[in-house]
Amino acid sequence: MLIRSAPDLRDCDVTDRGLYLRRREFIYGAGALAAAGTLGLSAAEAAPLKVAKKTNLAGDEKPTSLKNITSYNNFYEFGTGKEDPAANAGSFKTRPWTVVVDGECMKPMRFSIDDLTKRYPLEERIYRMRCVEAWSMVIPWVGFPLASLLNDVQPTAKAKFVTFETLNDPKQMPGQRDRTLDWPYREGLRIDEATNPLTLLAVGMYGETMPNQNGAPIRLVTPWKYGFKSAKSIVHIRLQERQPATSWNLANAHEYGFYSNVNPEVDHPRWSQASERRIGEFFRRKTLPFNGYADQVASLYRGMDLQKNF
Ligand SMILES: Nc1nc2c(c(=O)[nH]1)N[C@H]1C(S)=C(S)[C@@H](COP(=O)(O)O)O[C@H]1N2
Ligand SMILES: [Mo]
Repeated sequence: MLIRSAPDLRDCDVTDRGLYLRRREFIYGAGALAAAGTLGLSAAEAAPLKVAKKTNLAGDEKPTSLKNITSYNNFYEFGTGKEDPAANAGSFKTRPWTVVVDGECMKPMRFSIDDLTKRYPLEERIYRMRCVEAWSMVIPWVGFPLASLLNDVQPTAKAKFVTFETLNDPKQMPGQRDRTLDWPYREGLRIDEATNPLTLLAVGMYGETMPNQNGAPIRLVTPWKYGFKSAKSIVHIRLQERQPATSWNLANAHEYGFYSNVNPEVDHPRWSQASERRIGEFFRRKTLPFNGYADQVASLYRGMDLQKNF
């Protein structure tokens, strides 16, 4: 069984930019790197995205640096170390890419990633991101509401839950050759969570297409839930009547609940969830109920015992 490590890592664990850039240079060659501009992404990955609207939902909290967002990751398909995704996902192929949306809906659809980014107006949303391991970031995502996509496929009355599945490709994803998790990575939401206006399908960050290590070309973002709910590199979205089995819940139901709403009052069995380390900062912060998004989402859970439904 896979055991997540203790949450309290220090800043020096994050790859320094020099090493990061040297790795990139090794992978893509110095020319491609220079052409890619200041973001330190490869020419193949980094393309600017047109954004119709910008919303800051992190108050006066500063966005985490692109360096930290792209060098300290959880993406077990590319290894369990925080620096493994940046080191191992460089040649991951994210084009062509197809996303299938089906199950309990009147109009199942299949999209190429370019269809999706043209079909829905892209927005920038600056959100807090809180990992269950008690670290956090502030990330300027680019994407569109999942509700827009679900609206188009016309869910039936039986559609009570939505499942998200990551690509299954052990040839490209070395982590899938080990049985660390029950692959492919699967996550799920209740339909009212999925259609909440905060729920985003993100195709980029910092105004450009998604870096591979952050879940290119498309990943989920649910900012009031622990980070593991936000499946990366999604190929399949399925509407269904029953609550789906999800990867981390299957790995350890006692530690990772289906809901996994950020909750400072419900500790992980092995560590406190009352505070968190913001990557790039020295002092810990208090963790906020629903990660600071209670006004937008607390009503979804009215009458539910959140100690039981963690
Ligand atoms: N497919 C897939 N999605 C995943 C994960 C993963 O291992 N595989 N890790 C999750 C976890 S635990 C977190 S905290 C976030 C991290 O997102 P980031 O690396 O972009 O910050 O992705 C989530 N989505
Ligand atoms: Mo996480």
